Amino acid sequence: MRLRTQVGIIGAGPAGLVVANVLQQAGIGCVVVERHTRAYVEARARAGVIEHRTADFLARHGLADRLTMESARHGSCEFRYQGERFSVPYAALTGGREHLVYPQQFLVRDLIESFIAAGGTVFFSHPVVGVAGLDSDRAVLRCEPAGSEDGTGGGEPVDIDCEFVAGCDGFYGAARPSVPAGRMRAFARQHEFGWLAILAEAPPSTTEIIYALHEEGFAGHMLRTPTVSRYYLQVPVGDAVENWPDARIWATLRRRLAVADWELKTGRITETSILDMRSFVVEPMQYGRLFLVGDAAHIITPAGGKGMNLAIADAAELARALTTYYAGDGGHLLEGYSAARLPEVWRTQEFSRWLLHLTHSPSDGGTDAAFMHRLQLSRLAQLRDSPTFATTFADGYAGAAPVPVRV
Ligand code: RFL
Repeated sequence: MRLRTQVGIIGAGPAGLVVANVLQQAGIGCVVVERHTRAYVEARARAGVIEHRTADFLARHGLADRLTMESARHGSCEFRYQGERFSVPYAALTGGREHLVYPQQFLVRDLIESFIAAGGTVFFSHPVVGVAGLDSDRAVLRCEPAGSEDGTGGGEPVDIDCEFVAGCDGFYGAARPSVPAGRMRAFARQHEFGWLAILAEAPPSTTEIIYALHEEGFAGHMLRTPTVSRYYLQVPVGDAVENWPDARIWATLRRRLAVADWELKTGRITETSILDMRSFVVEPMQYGRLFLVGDAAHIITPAGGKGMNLAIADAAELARALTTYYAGDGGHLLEGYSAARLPEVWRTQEFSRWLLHLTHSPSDGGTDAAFMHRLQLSRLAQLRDSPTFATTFADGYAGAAPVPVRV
């Protein structure tokens, strides 16, 4: 099958689905192609923290009805170390910029529903295997049907002939590798810690996200829903989930999160994985007819809950640039897409790394480690005691830069 449209969108994650919904609302033709089944992407648990500006943007486009109704609002987070605890009221410090806690897979489900209900087309189980024509008049996405996890895949190959390609297919997608060598520069850093990510059917043991600094390593208690919680443990690079039976996970969380008069509620662990703690950015985020959006252009560690928010901010800017292009602006915003996004991408990378190094034990364990640990304690004390320091943290944590307004 061969289809013609204005914008071909690779990937039905938060980035691709936001581009799709906003373009659809502006009357611009677009088609989404996704490697996995609908059931798979609607169940893939990842992020859960939605920044105030992201929620505002989605609400302005009528995409936040369920999010607004069903999410929990949070305006402060807690730090723990050596049995002490203190909170940073980041919403109060930033004039009310709260987070909404809402699992990423719920948002993906809502965005798919609204796009399809308004007549949009998504080819699920159709990985893009080739991207051609990026420096010619039109681009073509070659999509092959995939054998799928739940047997609902299949169908015929689809070629999508389009004017622009939104590469929203994550770090391992097909969009970025289709750019000729030497046209983009990659900046990457592999962090010296690993993370064990844990999802459990356990009610939260806290009303605020907790970041705990312990000499053994970091522990985080994140919020998802009233019955599901996410936790993170710092582990050595190269560690494996097999080394972490449930009893060891709960005992380690209990030890690293310990403060007086507090108890960790446990439950059935449903998922454990070792995260690759990598940071990555490509510059520029565009080539010819291709625009990279979200994780396809940059990966950020989960510290600070920034990846999905950054992906949606990219999507908002690309949708704005495409909308003004089709309204006849001559393509100025499209040309400037990468330049418009990179300052925030780097600012967010910097914040995320700062938070990572504030809360993680140095991995070498030598005398240097003891020195670095003292510096961390000094930083934590400043965060607790200095309103100026806390306000700077709050600005980065709550998400500073405004999302472009609707055109
Ligand atoms: P996604 O969500 O990876 O979506 C890309 C989509 O493209 C599809 N795809 C293809 N489709 C067609 N053809 C191909 N060749 C394709 N190759 C790939 C994929 O199947 C997928 O559906 O990227 P997007 O849209 O850029 O969104 C980025 C976010 O998903 C990511 O940054 C966040 O999940 C990061 N993150 C967090 N971000 C936050 O803002 N707040 C958080 O609290 C938060 N917690 C997290 C996180 C990421 C985590 N992991 C798994 C790394 C917690 C974790 C554990």
